[in-house]
Amino acid sequence: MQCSPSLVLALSSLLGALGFLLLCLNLRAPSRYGKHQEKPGKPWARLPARCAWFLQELPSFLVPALLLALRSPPRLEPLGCRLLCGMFCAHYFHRTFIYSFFTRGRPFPLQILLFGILFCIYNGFLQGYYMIYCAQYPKDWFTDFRFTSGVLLFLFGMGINIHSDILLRQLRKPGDHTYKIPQGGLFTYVSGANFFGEIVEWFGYATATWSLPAFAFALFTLCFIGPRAYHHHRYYLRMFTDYPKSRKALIPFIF
Ligand code: NDX
Repeated sequence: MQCSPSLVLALSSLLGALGFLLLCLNLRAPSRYGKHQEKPGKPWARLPARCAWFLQELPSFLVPALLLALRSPPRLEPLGCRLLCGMFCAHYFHRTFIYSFFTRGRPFPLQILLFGILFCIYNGFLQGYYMIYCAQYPKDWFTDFRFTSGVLLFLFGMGINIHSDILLRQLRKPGDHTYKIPQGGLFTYVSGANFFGEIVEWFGYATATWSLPAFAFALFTLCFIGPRAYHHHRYYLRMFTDYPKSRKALIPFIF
């Protein structure tokens, strides 16, 4: 397979545009899953959360992993392949094989799941294709400030994201689907601590790889889960009279 810069440009622009569309839609009303699901819906229209998250996130891991394996000759040597494997695939390995198996979330709407799977195939292909066939780095990229600061941001964001998701999970016993006030970690400062971590993580990946597809995905993430954090925050203020007044929605001390 050869690198097609126009394909990368088209797919990245489409990803950015989808992010902008979701920003407009989600500012008015959040995506209807989790605490923003109005009605539970018919049992056949929902899937247990563990199964749904596994199926939804799997393509984000599988598609780039397959592209890497099918590369002829298969090798991890170019820096692009190693960054893809060490950062993007590592995140989705965790999300698919660890997060999904421990989540205690509500059953997930099938319709959103189908869109989620399509999205993960699309994004997995774009990120994998670019990093394997197009990305080129100078020999000293390891010492470049963009690389080092990006990797640090990525690890920092991933740490916050995983820790915050664990804190949320610990709010429930198995089988419990009620909502409580999240406490501890970055939740002391913001309602969307897991989302803040995820956003920082993908901007770190974009900085370390200095690539258009990665920046488009970071922007998409901000547009999709930024408003979700805002709606979570409003939900908590509505539901809990004792909700900490100094807590912000997404960015500590600011918003
Ligand atoms: N999945 C990313 N629309 C999305 C699914 C939906 O990974 O095209 C984007 C992802 C997809 C979306 C995905 C892409 C765009 C789609 C959209 C659907 C429509 C949209 C396809 C792929 C689309 C059209 C067609 C219109 C253009 O019961 P529960 O489930 O609420 O329980 C929750 C629990 N919890 C609590 N428990 C007790 N007390 C409390 N107070 C609690 N608060 C929450 O914690 C969950 O079990 C768990 C986490 O809940 P929540 O709501 O905080 O996070 P959630 O949104 O479920 O995300 C989970 C993790 C998190 O780390 C987040 O950062 C990451 O996944 N994520 C999520 C969404 C997108 C994304 C990352 C990204 O863009 N990078």
